[in-house]
Amino acid sequence: MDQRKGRLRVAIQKKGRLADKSLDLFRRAGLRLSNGKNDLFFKAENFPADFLMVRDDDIPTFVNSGVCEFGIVGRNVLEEWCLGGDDRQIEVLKPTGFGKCSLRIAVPDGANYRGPQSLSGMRIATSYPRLLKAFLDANNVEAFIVRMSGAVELAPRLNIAAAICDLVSTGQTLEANGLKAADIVLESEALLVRSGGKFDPSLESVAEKLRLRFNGVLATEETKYVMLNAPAAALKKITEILPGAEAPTVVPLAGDADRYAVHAVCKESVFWETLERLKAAGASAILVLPIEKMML
Ligand code: PRT
Ligand code: ZN
Repeated sequence: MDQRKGRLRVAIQKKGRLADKSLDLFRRAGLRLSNGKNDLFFKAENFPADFLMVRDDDIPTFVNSGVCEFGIVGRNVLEEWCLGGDDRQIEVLKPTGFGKCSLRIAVPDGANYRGPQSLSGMRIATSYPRLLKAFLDANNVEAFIVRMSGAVELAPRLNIAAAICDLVSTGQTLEANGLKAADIVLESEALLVRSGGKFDPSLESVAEKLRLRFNGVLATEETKYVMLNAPAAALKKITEILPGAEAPTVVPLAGDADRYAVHAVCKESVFWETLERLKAAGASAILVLPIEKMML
């Protein structure tokens, strides 16, 4: 009898910046999840998937070993982990759009930083020694890497290091510690990953189902349904402005031979500026509606 009994396993962060949004993504994919705060393992009630709640740093190990078929992890954690050895069997399926940050070099406010060469011979504190080493190597810079597991931004003040390499999102932490951001080592966000090895055949079709639902959920984030009215002469221009729309539906408006209703699925962000351009091109009664579900 198959150990898994046709149930997928998914690794997500138990507590931290990615935890709630990861669960939310699966909920939006239609999974009913009712985990208690302290559950390390729980089952989706209406889908053959079980969830392992772990530290984010362990997610690559779980997915790589095939203990879990799927996981959600920051690119920063994944790439640092991947640089740690061979035989990596993790496939990135999709960026999720949340957990965005960048791994950056930062130096004290008054420092005269003129690019990576300025780091030559310096002590640099980081929790990402492999990514930092790769960055230094790529720039032919020799420096001393000081490994820290947290509170990296304190290192310059404590004279542990002259620069740091740490995650930045708003920049407030750097500012509060008298540091300024310099070069970007890595742009990161949370990624949906899958184990690269072959799945147990009993899991293949469930895995594909989940992957398709995810594509749908993530596609609806930016995708909008746009409706507007326009005179015949403006149709060509308006179609060109609609962002990421393939073939809009154009139907004549009742009682007005020259005016049409245009309906389109726009796969890119529709900004206020887009609406202003549409209006300037002759569109009126422009509506932008969210799309709740989508199957591609
Ligand atoms: O316990 P566990 O190991 O699971 O969690 P953790 O403490 O290692 O990670 P956690 O929850 O802090 O972050 C999880 C993931 O969120 C990271 O691996 C990144 O992919 C992503 N992420 C996004 C961030 C940030 N933004 C972020 N700003 N992770 C950390 N930070 C920290 C940063 O290290 C610095 O201390 O926030 C501070 C800077 O933030 P700003 O807004 O002041 O610039
Ligand atoms: Zn962690």
